[in-house]
Amino acid sequence: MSNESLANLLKEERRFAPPADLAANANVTAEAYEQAKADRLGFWAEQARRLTWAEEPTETLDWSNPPFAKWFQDGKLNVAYNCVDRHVEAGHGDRVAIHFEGEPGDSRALTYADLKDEVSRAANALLELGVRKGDRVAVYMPMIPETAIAMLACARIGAAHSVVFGGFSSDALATRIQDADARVVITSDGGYRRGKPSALKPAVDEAVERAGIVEHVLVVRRTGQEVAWDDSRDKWWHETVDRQSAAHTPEAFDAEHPLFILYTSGTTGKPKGILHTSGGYLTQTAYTHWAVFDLKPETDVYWCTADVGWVTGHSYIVYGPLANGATQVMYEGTPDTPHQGRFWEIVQKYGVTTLYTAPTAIRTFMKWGDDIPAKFDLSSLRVLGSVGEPINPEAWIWYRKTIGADATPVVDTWWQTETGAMMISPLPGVTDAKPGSAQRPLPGIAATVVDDEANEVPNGGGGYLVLTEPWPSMLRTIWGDDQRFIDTYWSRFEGKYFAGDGAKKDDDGDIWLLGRVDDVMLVSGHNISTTEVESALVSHPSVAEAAVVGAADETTGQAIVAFVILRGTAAESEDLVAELRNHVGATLGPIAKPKRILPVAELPKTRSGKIMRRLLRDVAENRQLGDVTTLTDSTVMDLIQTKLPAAS
Ligand code: 6R9
Repeated sequence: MSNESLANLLKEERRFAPPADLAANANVTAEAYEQAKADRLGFWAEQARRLTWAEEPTETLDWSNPPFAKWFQDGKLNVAYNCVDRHVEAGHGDRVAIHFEGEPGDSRALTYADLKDEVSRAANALLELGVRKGDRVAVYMPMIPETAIAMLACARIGAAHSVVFGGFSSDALATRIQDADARVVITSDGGYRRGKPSALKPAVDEAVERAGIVEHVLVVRRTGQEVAWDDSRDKWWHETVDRQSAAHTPEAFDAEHPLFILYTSGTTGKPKGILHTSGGYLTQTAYTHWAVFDLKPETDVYWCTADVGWVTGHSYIVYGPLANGATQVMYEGTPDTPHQGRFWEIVQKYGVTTLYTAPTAIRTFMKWGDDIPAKFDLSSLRVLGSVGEPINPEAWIWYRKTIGADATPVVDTWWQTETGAMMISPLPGVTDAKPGSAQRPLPGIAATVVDDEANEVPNGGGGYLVLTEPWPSMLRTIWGDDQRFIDTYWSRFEGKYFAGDGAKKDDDGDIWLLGRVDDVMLVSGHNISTTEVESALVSHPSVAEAAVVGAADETTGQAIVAFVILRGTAAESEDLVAELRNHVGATLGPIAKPKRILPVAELPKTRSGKIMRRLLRDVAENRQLGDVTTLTDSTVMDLIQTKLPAAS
């Protein structure tokens, strides 16, 4: 970014106070901010006591060798014991841990007692396959309970899992197996997606062949489809796990023992293996899941729609909710199979109280129309969450109104694979919510916005989001590459963690996330955020989704090019395009008017729903497309390219 700070363009004046009854009974009150501010480490030491430790930690943080943090380092615990056994010991064995809903409509409820048996059996099976404390296990699975069971079984025996998205190619899987030196892979024959079985095993066979180091592949039978079989290497889960003893005594590991590696793709270079450890990670995922969703484990039914292969699935399907003894829904498939009301049917069926999903899904539901959710009873919902991208104010309002009966708080949670858990978010019983803003660092978290010279910007200013103090669930390093960890996150601003996101502070000091700094546009010397222009477009009634990029331009340096998906009823025309340009100009000012607006049918997205703007930039600048391997659907780019008239 140049010296010109991000222009502060969007003004959003709407405010939503917490519902009185929720505020009156909320898990967290405003006092938590004060308490954590007065004694940050004391606050986290207290949160660590949510967990059951085999040996209580006496030291909260060792920051003597920054940026390498050690949290609760003389404490010992078993993460799986904390997520499973202790709830059974506390008398909650009959509580449902997971209501599984398969895409074809099959369902299965696992209580905490069931989960304890299954995780113990799987742990015994992994031991039989030779997996030991400190080893790595790759997991390449659909969204089924065995995925969570496999992860917890690894945690139970002290092996780190490396979950790879079931949608990634065999190449991506092979690279990740090699980088982590994983000798065992857990997978399934396939899973159900869009109404049919989608195979996983063939990609594993190829990846294992290429990686050349895998000794065993443990295969869950989910779809019953044909699979190629190598007798010396492949083992069925139902033959290997089911016959094991349900007794397994969990060993206590150091708080800093590795829990998992999760690869983030990044835009260039080889994927980074983000390393998370045990005690600090579980402390912060458990605390934030309890605080931000105001979790009442006896009565709430929580549902996070993320895939387990994304960090959101790790922290807010597996570790946070299970550490808290929550009851949750796990859904295997896509939101429009067999019909576009599937999510709302699930909310109604299980009486979901707390829904956590992504802006991309919310915008899709808006596009499908209000009449679809209107057919279902959504009155059980009491807190709605969003994660993954900035949520456009109009999508936020729609979510609250149409899904939340205009009463339910929406919590917009900012965090990253690297942060491990939520960092910036409203609290549903405390915060006067502002649509489109993640607002305030959570209690115990220190975040701010700085300019190019690392000076904190005043209220009303824009720049880069940084985290100024270590936090319990922070990444500990990039697997096998400490130097890259330092260079990527700790070198841009001395002593501060650089998140890579643009942000601004409003007049109250609340934080607004403005998109990745790599995507920021520089138009006639002004830095303009992609998020603000996209939000302005989405606030027009004809636009369902928008993605904007800066394309090289002779006169202005970069020109704004917008790709928009129109709402069902809107017809594509030159008049509409002109109207949209004027609408952006009127909302944000003339500088933000897109030079070109191209209506398209779809936008390129990753599996976790993030728009891949760099590919759109390639299109807008008439370049060969970069890496498309993490796209959900690579045919989308062909469609967009045929749409594009020759560059002007
Ligand atoms: C959890 C997750 C991290 C990046 C992050 C930012 C974007 C996530 C956001 C958000 C604005 C939010 N992001 N949540 N931007 N508001 N509430 O998404 O992790 O996949 O590693 O992505 O996602 O750009 O830097 P990850």
